[in-house]
Amino acid sequence: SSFASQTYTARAAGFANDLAVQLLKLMDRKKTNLSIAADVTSKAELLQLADLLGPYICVFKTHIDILDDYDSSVPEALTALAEKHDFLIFEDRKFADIGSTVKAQYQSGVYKIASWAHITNAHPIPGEGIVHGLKEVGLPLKRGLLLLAEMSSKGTLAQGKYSMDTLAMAARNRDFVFGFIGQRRLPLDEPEKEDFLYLTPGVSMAQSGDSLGQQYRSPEQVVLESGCDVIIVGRAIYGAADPVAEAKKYQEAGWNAYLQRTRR
Ligand code: 5BU
Repeated sequence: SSFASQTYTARAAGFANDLAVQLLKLMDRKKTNLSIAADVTSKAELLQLADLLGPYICVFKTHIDILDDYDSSVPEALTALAEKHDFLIFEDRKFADIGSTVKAQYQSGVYKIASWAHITNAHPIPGEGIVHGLKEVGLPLKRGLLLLAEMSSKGTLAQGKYSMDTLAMAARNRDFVFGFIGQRRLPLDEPEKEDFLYLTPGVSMAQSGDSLGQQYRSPEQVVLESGCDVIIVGRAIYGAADPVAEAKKYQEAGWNAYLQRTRR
């Protein structure tokens, strides 16, 4: 695709959402398209990962509701580390309710996600009201939203027409929606009309899957063959004996695939 062959920085001008522009530029500046999925259950481990891996990532992805010992010092500390290491925070919340409800879930409750997460995501299943509801909270705070166009897991129902309708929903909301969680750039068979960012989970260089339906592909398959922009890596990094060494490996693999993709 023509967008995928351009550098991240060159693509920044084509985005309406400020956060997307920030992310694209930071990836080239730091030479990384790696995001860590920090799925640990204690705040000490979470913050340690953010500080240790911060230099090698563009996005720190959280599931804040799996922390056993969450308190409001966590987002504060994460925000400080995001500034220290120049990365964005992505709460992988996967909102999936009507607009009015997700608005409250995004803004309020224990986690107050909108107040600290630069990026969050939503399933398009309820219809476009989910985007409008989240947008009312997120846009004034200069946040960005990703829609789940596809999933990495075996048997996912998010495919085909569902994914293409997700693309259309995003295209109608480009001020807030700047991309997707997906496995490949869409559409597959025609030129893209507008540019979006694709962040892709289900990445490992060592495993092909887990016992619960996860399916893995390599950084090359994701970035080079499928035209995605950010590789999201969890257990393959934080589960390794030396997470920093492993993060460097994935940073390098993802970056080399990007360089190959954009080489003229
Ligand atoms: P892993 O340890 O690399 O398998 O972790 C993958 C992470 O990405 C985990 O936080 C999931 O919740 C997340 N994920 C995913 O694996 N597949 C998807 O399609 C989506 C999110 Br959406």
